[in-house]
Amino acid sequence: MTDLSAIVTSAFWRVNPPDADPVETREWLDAFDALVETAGRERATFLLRKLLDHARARRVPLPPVLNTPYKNSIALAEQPQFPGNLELESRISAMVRWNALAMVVRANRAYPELGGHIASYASAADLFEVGFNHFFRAGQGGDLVYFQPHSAPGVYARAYLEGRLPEERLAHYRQETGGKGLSSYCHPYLMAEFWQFPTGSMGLGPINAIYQARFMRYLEHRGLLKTAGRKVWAFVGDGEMDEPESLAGLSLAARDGLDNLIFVVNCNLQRLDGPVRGNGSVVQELEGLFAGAGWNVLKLLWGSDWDPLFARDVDGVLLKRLHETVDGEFQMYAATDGRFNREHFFNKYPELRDLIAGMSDEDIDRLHRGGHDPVKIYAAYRAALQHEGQPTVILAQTKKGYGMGHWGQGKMGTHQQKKLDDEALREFRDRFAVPLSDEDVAQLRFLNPGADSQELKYLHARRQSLGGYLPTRAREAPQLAVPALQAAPRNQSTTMAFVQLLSQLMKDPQLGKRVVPIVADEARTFGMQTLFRQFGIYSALGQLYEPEDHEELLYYREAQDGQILEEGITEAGALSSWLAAATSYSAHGLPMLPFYIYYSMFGFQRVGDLIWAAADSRARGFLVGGTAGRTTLAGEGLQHQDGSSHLAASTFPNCRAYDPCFGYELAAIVEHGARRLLEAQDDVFYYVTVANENYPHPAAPADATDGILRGMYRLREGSQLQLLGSGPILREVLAAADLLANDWKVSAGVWSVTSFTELRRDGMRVERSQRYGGKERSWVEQCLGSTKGPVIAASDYVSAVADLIRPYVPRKYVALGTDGFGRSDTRAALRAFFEVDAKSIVIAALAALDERLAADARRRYGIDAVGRPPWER
Ligand SMILES: Cc1ncc(C[n+]2csc(CCOP(=O)(O)OP(=O)(O)O)c2C)c(N)n1
Repeated sequence: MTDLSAIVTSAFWRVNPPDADPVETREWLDAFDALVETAGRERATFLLRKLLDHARARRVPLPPVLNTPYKNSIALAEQPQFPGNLELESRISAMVRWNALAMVVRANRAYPELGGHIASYASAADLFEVGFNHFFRAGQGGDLVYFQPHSAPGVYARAYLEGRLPEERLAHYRQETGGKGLSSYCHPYLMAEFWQFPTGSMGLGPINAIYQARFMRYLEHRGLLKTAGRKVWAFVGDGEMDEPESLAGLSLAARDGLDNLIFVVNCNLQRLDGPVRGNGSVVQELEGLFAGAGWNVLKLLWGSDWDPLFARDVDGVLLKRLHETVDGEFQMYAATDGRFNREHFFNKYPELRDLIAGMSDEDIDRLHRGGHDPVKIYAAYRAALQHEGQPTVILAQTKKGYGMGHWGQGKMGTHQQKKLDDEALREFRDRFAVPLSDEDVAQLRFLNPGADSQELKYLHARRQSLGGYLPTRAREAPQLAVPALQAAPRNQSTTMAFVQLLSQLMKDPQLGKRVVPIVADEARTFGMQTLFRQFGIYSALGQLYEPEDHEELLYYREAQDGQILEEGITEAGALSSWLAAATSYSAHGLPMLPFYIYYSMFGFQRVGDLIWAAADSRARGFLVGGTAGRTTLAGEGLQHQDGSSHLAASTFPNCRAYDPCFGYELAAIVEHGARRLLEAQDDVFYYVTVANENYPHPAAPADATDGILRGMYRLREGSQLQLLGSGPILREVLAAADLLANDWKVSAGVWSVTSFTELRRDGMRVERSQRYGGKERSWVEQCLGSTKGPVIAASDYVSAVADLIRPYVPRKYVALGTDGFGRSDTRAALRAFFEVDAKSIVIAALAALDERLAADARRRYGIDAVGRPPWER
């Protein structure tokens, strides 16, 4: 034993000392039992609490109260009868295991570059199968299951047996482009009638599952949908639990008492590179974490064959040995055989050696971990299902690469194993008694016993009793009508205009209730506190206190049927809520209209991966980037000033991004956007930036709507130059056109660009169609083709945003933007600094038109290009 393990062991013994006086211990325990019998559990809790306080005062080292021993939480005596046919279920499970493995190996024999995983599903198979056979209820009124992504092959393999995926698709695992393949992971975008939840990016599944469970409560509390009895199951890797997102929602789940949520952490003790906690215990660590957050923790560590060992372990030597074993050693025991386990684990103490007297090496080899024993899994799932008042986590101990023998089980590199030779395949077949010949094995035949087989009859009967098959994703939902929206022409910010539009939607008799405003502790920043009182802030508990501002008209009102989701400072949480609402049409058959409004700087760059998950999920809703623009936010400075979100947004294929300047533009975008989501049911989502600069908003010009939605329309005619502006910088462009007319007698046309990204999308589409003989012209070309003079564009984003349309501008094109780091200063100073103010635009325009005029203008305005450009400063 090394010194370090001595330290670990002695730390263990400090709080788990040996029993120095068993008779005295018995007396204490008897007295305690008598107390529970006569005075009841409550009194026992009281006395324990008193004792603990007293022990603390006497400085007695206390055991970590959040940890329980390294054994199953459910005692043998409490274990329910297993209701299924174990023999048949094990045969089905063997077939699924084989088909999953064959699918991956086949693909990689044909194309070694394809990749895929065997070991993750091998560890998770029993956890999934018990769920499929006994727990997961299907349909829009059923359960929602978030699968561990690298176990996708097992889910396909089962769907194949269920007759839901033809063999041809299994044969095209990871070969999707021809239209008959299967996605690597759970991707609703690519398999829109199969996968519901994208979990491929570690950590997003867990946080999304939590907010999904919470959103179901929200729907229930608001009287929109009955969700009682439905469960959200999240299968999570133990390595995956290291992602900050995996942990981010744990306390919310407990705070809201989400007993509709069950996490199953597949504790195979390994991640990709090696052990999750080689030098410690991931199970114990996670137990403390979840229990500390307020969850009900169920440990599912050992299979039934360990029960007699624990029963005989009166001195606790087995438990002691388990506690001193770190995960790196458990992995070694998984990778080795019964003989090694006997010598190194059991033979360490004479009492332990006695405990296994009579067991052969083969018996020891067969000792199951809890996550591989359907009886124990069933017991844990049922307990989780019945638990009330808290979310439950099941920490299921498994072996990574279970059944892959010395080729993969417990091996350090097993995560990435995707090929097995014939000998390994034959051993796998034998291990699980898969009824295939050597020849079948060599050919990697998929196994299907036929609809009349006992196995498939059983499998279908189980699924029928649970309401059908899953995963299945619904694409359609009832349509909802969207009212016409009006933006008042007044002096205000686009943020305020947005809040007014939001209120109009929320007051609509039909649609109103379906609107979900979401904020991450920035409602006041966006002037949304006006909505607090009228619509209420959702809280599972209502409001247990009198708010400090209760005498004010617009006080802080929390309510169980509150409509606003105020998530606190968690953009990841708020985005997850948005995602749940934006996919409610599919998960619950109940279309909602979510608006998540946030500091735009903390969107695409902060939680961009969650936005990808939303795109993958075919989310339908609005993301509203508030306080947007690198110069419009003014004083906040570098880390708050967003100059890039539109560039990021342009890379999301189903995101429609807009940067409006005027209220009527915003109204058109929101109204028509909502129609696309709720009436046409297009799988797109909107990103709209709004800003907090006050200025006058004109009435809508006639016939502008089409151009607003396409991305640009003309505000002013001009014969010598064309100026393009977006967002608040459009006003600088308008001022520049005035300067050009008044100071330089130059006639400039002005165009409002509501979306460079939509213009680019249109341009790309047209350019491609031209390559294939089409005759269309891009909208940019249609707008500018008949005008004259160079084209100058400016926005409050990096110049690459305006540059997106360069290929489609028919003449000389100058793209101005706010490249570089942000600064704290006034808007005027910032715009001058970044050279997107009216005068800089005039200089850029004149430089493109007539260099002599530009030189005059530089002199007249006192602007000289001194020093390095702003993006280098
Ligand atoms: C955000 C993210 N980072 C990295 C990966 C690559 N990756 C895929 S699986 C994996 C290891 C997973 O280990 P664990 O969660 O323990 O699951 P297991 O396969 O062992 O059951 C890694 C690092 C990923 N998919 N997502």
